[in-house]
Amino acid sequence: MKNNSKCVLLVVNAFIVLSATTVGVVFGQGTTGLADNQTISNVWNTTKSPNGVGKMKPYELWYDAPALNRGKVYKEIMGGIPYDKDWENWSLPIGNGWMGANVFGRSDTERIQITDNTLANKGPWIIGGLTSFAELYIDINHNSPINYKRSLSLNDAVAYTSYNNDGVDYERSVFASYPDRVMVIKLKASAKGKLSFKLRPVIPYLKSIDTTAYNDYRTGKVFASDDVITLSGKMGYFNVVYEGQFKVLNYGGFKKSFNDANGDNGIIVVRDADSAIILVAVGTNYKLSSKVFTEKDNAKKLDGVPLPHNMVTNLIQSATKKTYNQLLQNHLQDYHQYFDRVKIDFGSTVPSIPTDKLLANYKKGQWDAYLEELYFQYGRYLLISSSRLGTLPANLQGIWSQYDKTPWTGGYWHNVNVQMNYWPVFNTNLAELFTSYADYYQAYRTEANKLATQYIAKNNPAILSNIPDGNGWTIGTGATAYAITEPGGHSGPGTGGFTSKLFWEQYDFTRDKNLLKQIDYPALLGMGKFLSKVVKPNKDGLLLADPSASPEQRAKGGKYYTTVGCAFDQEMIYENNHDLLTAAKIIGQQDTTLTNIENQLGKLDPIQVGWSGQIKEYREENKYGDIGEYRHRHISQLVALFPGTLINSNTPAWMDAAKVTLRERSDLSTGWALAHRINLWTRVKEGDRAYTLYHNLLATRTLDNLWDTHPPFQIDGNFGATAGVAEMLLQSHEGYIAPLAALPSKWESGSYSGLVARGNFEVSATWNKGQATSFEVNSRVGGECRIYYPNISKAIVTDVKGKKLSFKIENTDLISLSTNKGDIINIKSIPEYSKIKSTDTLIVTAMDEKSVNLSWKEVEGAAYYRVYKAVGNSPTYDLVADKVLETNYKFQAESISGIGRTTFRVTVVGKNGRESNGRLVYINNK
Ligand code: FUC
Repeated sequence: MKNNSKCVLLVVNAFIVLSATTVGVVFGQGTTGLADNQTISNVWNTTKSPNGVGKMKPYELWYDAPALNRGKVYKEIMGGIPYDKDWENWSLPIGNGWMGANVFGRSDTERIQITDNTLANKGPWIIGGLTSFAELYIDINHNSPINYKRSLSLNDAVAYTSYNNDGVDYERSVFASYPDRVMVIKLKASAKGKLSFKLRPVIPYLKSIDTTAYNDYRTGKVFASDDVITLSGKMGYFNVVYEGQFKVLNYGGFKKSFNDANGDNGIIVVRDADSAIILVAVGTNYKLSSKVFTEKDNAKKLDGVPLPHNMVTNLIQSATKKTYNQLLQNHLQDYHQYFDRVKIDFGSTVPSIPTDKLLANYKKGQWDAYLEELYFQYGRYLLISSSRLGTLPANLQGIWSQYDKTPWTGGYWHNVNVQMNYWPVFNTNLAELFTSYADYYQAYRTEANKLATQYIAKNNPAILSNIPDGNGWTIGTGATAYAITEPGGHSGPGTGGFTSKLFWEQYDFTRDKNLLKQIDYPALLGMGKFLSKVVKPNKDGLLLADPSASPEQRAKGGKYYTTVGCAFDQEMIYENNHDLLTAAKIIGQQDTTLTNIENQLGKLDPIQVGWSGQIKEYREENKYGDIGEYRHRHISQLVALFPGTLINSNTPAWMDAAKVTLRERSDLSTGWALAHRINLWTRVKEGDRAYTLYHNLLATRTLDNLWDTHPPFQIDGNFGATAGVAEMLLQSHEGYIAPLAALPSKWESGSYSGLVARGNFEVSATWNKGQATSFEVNSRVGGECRIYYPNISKAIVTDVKGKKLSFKIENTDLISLSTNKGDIINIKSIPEYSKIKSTDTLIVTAMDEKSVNLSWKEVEGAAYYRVYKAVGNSPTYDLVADKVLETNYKFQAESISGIGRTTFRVTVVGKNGRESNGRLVYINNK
């Protein structure tokens, strides 16, 4: 391009001069070389799966109209906390773990709202909260766009806007690069010199004085100089200093920067360019460290941390040295290494209608498999965009907030929400992204130790330890980048075990012994020490958490219900301590602390079955719903089913009881609550019911940009549902790999590749009419590989070259092989099997003191029936009668009233020897 000074002078004269402090004219520079013939979408050809299963489809959210931006902040929900409906529903999120941005794709004034995960003020609650960093406005003044499209490509993590205005085609693309830590915005016109705009970053929610005691002000200035606008200031509550720089590079035309008389409200005007690039870097003086959590004086938490100016300047300078294509390639390479690992295909075709219409049709009952795939991949996209090595973990809104005070502080809520954010991290092949939570934990650990000591001193002083780390660590529900809290109130100490589960999973999925020794084991051990002290013996010699609370559940009177030994706490204590003992064995640890924890395990009595046949939430509950809110969103009595594993296929009576609880709690709830239920239904192997919940989440709690809504927007539901889809397709928590463990009949034929099973096996599968046709297992670290699928022992098992592999048959449906790192196992020709239907009715009739009669409806194709019973809290059934040919059975006992609460279960055995699910009836003796 030429620097035509004549032309420049002419146009400069045409500018409206904003102030006397107008700064110099900068010509378009060629440092960031934009190749005009290159559109981003054709830079990267989607790859084929490493395992050969399918190609990555184009996954795109797209719309034929700009995001609405009515500028109105609604106060409809959350007791007056601002709620920007348009931002939540229409804008498209991008992010690199440090910075999030919401792109509106507008042609009049583009709005790109920016969030930095570390910028916080005084939150709506006591511990401070996330707040919006900046609004970037680009005044373009195209008021009659045609052929409009805006989209978010999940394949490339790039947001696009394109339209035609006055005969000129305009294109815009935005991406947030992790490797270069900048946001890159490209604007382009199809005709020379037709791109003009005004760049106008704004600091939101400025407040120079705070009249409360909190010092909750936000000051700042926006100053333009040459081709850079610097937005900087300070927030009083935590003394956070923030800075953002916006650098404009124009190709053709010219630009000029302006400030107002106070050297503020800086803008850059670009005129008559062909194209332009805007580079954005943001930062604060936040540094994740123990001090952030241990320092009680909010104003001092960041003392001594370098101010962000140098870092932000360096980021902009080094990005400027790269060409646009280098920046783009860096971004794509980085992003693709994660995103491309998993492919799924439920037989969908790429729709020709915009995403909002697709969703609207879906809500009206028009099923669409693409939307269901898209939502799954979106969850993976959102996690890659909000949780990276060196960044804070994904918070309640991921990394996206347009608010002054983000709902629920935009924090890390530990009674379900933050854990749910990380439920998909291992099984959808994104294990490295957990590092951000692990780093956060390492940083808060010192404070968490103090809180544990404080908690035990208050609640169980008799066994308080005086040695350092003797009481382990703990964490309560509320936590942010700046503070954590201790458990108590509406959520019991089990919140800690809920959290440490993630560390066990990190090891179990990766089998990385270094991680185990350095991070996971210390986390489990510290939690074990704490949890071993939150219990007290009761009169029967059981060890019960005291105090104890099932998250946010209220007694009938409306108050949070605090008790002793509720299921949530007992289960999470059990889960952590069981995982801890397994981990200790792996690394050869043995000491008195572990012995004590082992001795406690048998006294926790975590699972109780009630008169409705349900898993009880409280020990003092008889029938389901006796105490708490009947359809409460939390379903904490089932944490031992998911994410825990104590309730599993080897405890069939508990599995059945869990189903009762699930049914009673209902299939309708808030966003994340539905996501928890999806995972729970997969674990009881009811794929169709899990699917119903997934469907409900999409149909009732999904915004037009496919964000999950509680309401308001919360990202946990996106992540939880993504994990749930993975659990339908692959399970591995029962000691073996179980592909298609809860496959819904709706996804009749399909395939996936790249999901991960515990033991670090990467698994692919194809299926047809509900029947698996092939599996491929890639052993990433070696070790024993056990695979479960009906009739798998009769399948053909080969290596990649087609050479038959020998395997051990554990039973018809379970085989095992030993593998070396890098081995790939192919399985095909799995003989079909047909499921046997259970009986639809089962009636129990009292006969006399010594007998009851069970009768049921005949099932076609039944060879015979089996009758079982489970008494009290028994995890398993006893076989009462086998090979029953009739459709009734008289059960006899010494005294019926003396046998205790009993579940009777009748199953159907088909001619192929396969057994149906059970039908249940109960007798309750008080
Ligand atoms: C838990 C939930 C609420 C909400 C909040 C962020 O406290 O019970 O429903 O999701 O987290």
